[in-house]
Amino acid sequence: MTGGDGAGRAAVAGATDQEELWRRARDVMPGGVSSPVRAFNAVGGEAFFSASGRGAHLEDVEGNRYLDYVLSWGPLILGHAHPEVVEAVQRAAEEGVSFGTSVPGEVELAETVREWFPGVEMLRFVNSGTEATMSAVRLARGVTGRDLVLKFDGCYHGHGDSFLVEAGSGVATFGLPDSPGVPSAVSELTVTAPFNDLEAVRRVFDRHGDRLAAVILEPVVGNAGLIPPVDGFLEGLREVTRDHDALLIFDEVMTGFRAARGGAQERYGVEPDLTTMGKVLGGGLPVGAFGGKREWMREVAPDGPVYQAGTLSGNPLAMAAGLAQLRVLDREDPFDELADRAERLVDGILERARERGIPATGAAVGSMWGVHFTDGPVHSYDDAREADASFFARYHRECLERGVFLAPSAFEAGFLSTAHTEEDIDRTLTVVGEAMDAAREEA
Ligand code: HOZ
Repeated sequence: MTGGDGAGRAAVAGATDQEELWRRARDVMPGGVSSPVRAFNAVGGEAFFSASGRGAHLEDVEGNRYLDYVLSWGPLILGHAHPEVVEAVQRAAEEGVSFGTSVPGEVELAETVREWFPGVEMLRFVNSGTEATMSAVRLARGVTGRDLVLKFDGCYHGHGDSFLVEAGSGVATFGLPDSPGVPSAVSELTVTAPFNDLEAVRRVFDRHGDRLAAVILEPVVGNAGLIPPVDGFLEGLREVTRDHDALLIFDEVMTGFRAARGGAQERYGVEPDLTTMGKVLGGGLPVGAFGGKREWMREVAPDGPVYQAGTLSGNPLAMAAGLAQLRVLDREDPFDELADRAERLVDGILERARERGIPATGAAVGSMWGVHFTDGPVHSYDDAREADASFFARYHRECLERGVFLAPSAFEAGFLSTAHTEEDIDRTLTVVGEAMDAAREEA
């Protein structure tokens, strides 16, 4: 950990002792957290309470400073507290924090998304990626009159009942089976297949074709570490869903604005019927959306019968933050530079692993990146599970100790922001080499 200027301390009104905070937190919240992955259970070491963030850095309540590759789990593509985002939120707040009516920002943000995402003609704002995927699947079921949904092992689409089957992210991190509390009558409606296995998908369609409402996937998996699609996989899914009148749903909560400006659908040239998004879309505030072809979106209430609603959806502060972030992206067009930098980071990490004889494979897709500690290749969740989890845990702790914050799970992608400089990448690579040596010694 590196010492910071302590500026963040004031933000928590005297609560600067993390041990004491964890004690209080665990007494009043399950695991002491508001979302399981924050507890660092899979990697051990010290989870921390954040006090402030600036650019590529995060500072905890004790004044320790970290170079941040988690970036609030993806949303902060401009880094922490970008001045234009902060100013937009402040300005919006001065006019009122919520109205429960439509606001102009919704129209502008929706139009921007439509312009950037080839498959989106209309959309509905919600408050999270989970809401977006739940709503998209309801819509798919509503318009097809069918019940089954095909998802892929290791893909994570939030914590909706239908998705906690062979899920990635925290579910994979904690090694949980399908969650208790999900009625079997619901989980039985979810069919799974291995990612990147088109033959398996075809077999599912041969068997259940006339009962499948939709195929939902992360077009680039970010919740089992990073797993890009193999050539022809997305195209094959487009074909098979079209042949069987099922909807193809791209969950672009992570890949949106990251795999490319217009998401994975722009990058790979495959247009889904429905798209879900979140994270970058909200500039760090709680925003999600689902959208797609006009033909389907017209079925959403009040235009159509498929019901979906939300008191805080389209919130003016959230719309202002999202719009401000997208305006900066539009003006600065940083996508190629981010992609080059992410690639240099991954290449550098793999090189350091190679030099030390540590098995590793990895990839960067736009501003998302990931490394699996296995010889690879990693094309599926099963491949990802081959990676050395105990080495990752030690490596994570050693990186954190040296001031580099990676997602506290091997089943998460890394992210990059425009605030990460070439010097930050150099420093990270130095830390990574040291952390690998230390992690090996610790074994
Ligand atoms: N939504 C993120 C998916 N990897 C993880 C964040 C969380 O579960 O808190």
